[in-house]
Amino acid sequence: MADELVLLNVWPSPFGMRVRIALAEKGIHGYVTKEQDLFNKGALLLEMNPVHKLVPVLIHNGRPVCESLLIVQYIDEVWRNGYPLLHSDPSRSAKARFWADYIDKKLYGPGRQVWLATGEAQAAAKEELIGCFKVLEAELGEKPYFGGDSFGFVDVALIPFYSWFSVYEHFGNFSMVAECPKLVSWAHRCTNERDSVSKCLPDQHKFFDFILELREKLMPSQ
Ligand code: GS8
Repeated sequence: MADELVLLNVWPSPFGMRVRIALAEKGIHGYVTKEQDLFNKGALLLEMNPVHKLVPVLIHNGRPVCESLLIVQYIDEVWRNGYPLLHSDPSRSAKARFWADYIDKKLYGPGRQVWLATGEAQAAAKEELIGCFKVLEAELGEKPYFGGDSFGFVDVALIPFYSWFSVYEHFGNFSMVAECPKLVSWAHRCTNERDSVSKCLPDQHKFFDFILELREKLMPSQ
């Protein structure tokens, strides 16, 4: 039986982008994407992710897998014959999962505060966000990709946030290339060298305009 794959997503989601990149790296393109309305969640999303009620959800032959990093690991395990995302060495694999977890715990929250908060809260979030990027840049070091010479799990986890760089720069009033030049070069490398990335990241202008509109909706008085 052919695999039936359905992705519940919203196109600007960095978490959904991870899943799309991982599927593309495995050469999987024949899946159905169902865009969700997060302001009015549909029955399918509530049924497939009843605990968190978040996208993305990958439904594989009727069974849901939730949480983007777990979905990427699942894809890597199920389509083992394709391009490997996690290293077969448990220690290198654990290290990659550590850094992906760091990204989720440390980057997303302050990043969100940079474009949604104001005043002192925003200033603190900006410092935290830049600090987090600097830690990631130090981990990258001189390597082309986080895992070494080849694109892998941590790259998949982080590269969707490249779409957010211009949002962070605009609202935080700082320059990513001035703060973290190696990270910016890494992002260019990912987009230039991996079709999965160049095809799955949205157009920068469309993305930026979407965030401006979303911000207006979430904080109408600003
Ligand atoms: C985060 C998913 C998430 O926040 C993951 O999959 O990695 N840890 C999860 N999804 C957002 C859309 S992207 O910002 C979402 O579904 N939001 C709906 C809501 O907050 O109700």
